[in-house]
Amino acid sequence: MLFKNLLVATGLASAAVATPTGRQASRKLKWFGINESGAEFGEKNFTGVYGREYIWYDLKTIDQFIEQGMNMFRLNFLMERLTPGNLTAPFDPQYLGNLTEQINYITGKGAYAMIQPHNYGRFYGEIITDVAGFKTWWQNVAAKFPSNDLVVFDTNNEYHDMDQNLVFNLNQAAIDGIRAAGAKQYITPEGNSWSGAWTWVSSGNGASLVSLKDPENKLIYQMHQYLDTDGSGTHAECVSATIFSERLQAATKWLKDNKKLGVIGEFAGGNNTQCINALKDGLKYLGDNSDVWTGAIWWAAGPWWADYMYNMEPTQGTAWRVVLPEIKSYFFS
Ligand SMILES: *[C@@H]1O[C@H](CO)[C@@H](O)[C@H](O)[C@H]1NC(C)=O
Ligand SMILES: *[C@@H]1O[C@H](CO)[C@@H](O)[C@H](O)[C@H]1NC(C)=O
Ligand SMILES: *[C@@H]1O[C@H](CO)[C@@H](O)[C@H](O)[C@H]1NC(C)=O
Ligand SMILES: *[C@@H]1O[C@H](CO)[C@@H](O)[C@H](O)[C@H]1NC(C)=O
Ligand SMILES: CC(=O)N[C@H]1CO[C@H](CO)[C@@H](O)[C@@H]1O
Repeated sequence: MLFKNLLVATGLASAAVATPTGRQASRKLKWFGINESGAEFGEKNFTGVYGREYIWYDLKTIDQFIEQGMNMFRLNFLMERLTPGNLTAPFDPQYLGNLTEQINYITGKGAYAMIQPHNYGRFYGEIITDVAGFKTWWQNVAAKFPSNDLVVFDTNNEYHDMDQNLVFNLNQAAIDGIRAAGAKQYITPEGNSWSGAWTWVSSGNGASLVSLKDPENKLIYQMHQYLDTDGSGTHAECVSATIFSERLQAATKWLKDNKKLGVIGEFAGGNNTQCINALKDGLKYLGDNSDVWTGAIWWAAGPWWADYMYNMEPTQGTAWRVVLPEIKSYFFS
């Protein structure tokens, strides 16, 4: 369960975009996106060496995804490389420089860039308990991007095996820090239990995180959903052709009952007919419920995935070749 995965509907959802076929179509969901992964690799090497332990994203591939209709890039990176030593330490200028370059490139093309510390609620392997330090960390980060509307803040990737109140407090501290920096963009809180959509209600995330407060009222709850037996995203096989929509039902009801918005921040399936049918069924379900679901973000792309089963990196990744052509139309009407 170490691994996880998009869709949202708001005012911009109907913006017309040119599809690869040249047809003008409107978005069913606010966001159609991709996880960019590599800057968080080498999690045991701090700070690690660029190009050896970790890598940033090939800007050319951003254009290739945008040509496919995508408008959301979830940028994986590690907190320990951005602020080496402690939560309130100064930024590493090179790592911040690379993150900023990616954000400016993506948002300069009119797409959203999600700032996503891939830290599982941990810092140097230890559960973060310094809530005030975490607030400062987020205040410092948000202060670098205070007014770019296309930046989205993801409080942390996949909290797990943590006290539920601590998960609540860290999310609230991130929101408070970001707003204290004067940044007014979307924030995506994540839950405990790897932020699974299928366990959002049963795990207690729903009952706890429903009380998060944002003065800007721009929270979009981020959940992840894989389609294999244990929901971990470690198998190429999917449980059934309807497993994706089934695993979204309880969370969808929670969003509707509580008048909240959600995004599937990670999802994937392997190169086989059952998974592709399950992906289509789940994406249709998200589109049919675009009053509460804002989008879906595929896991994953990045320069170093090679023959990884879910690799969507252009142009050799299995998911780029096989899955993307099958699913992309589900993001448009
Ligand atoms: C990266 O970390 C691993 C595990 O700690 C270690 O064995 C390896 O030598 C490190 N690599 C470098 C280049 O420091
Ligand atoms: C955090 O790191 C900075 C810079 O390395 C240092 O000045 C500061 O004392 C550290 N704070 C703590 C609490 O360790
Ligand atoms: C990205 O990081 C590398 C390695 O630290 C550095 O040489 C380069 O200048 C950084 N790029 C930017 C735009 O800051
Ligand atoms: C996808 O799976 C089919 C059927 O097993 C196989 O023939 C094809 O080579 C696979 N495609 C990729 C890009 O891996
Ligand atoms: C599903 C998946 O592959 N998740 C990955 C998430 O990112 C971490 C860190 O790079 C990987 O270890 C996981 O495999």
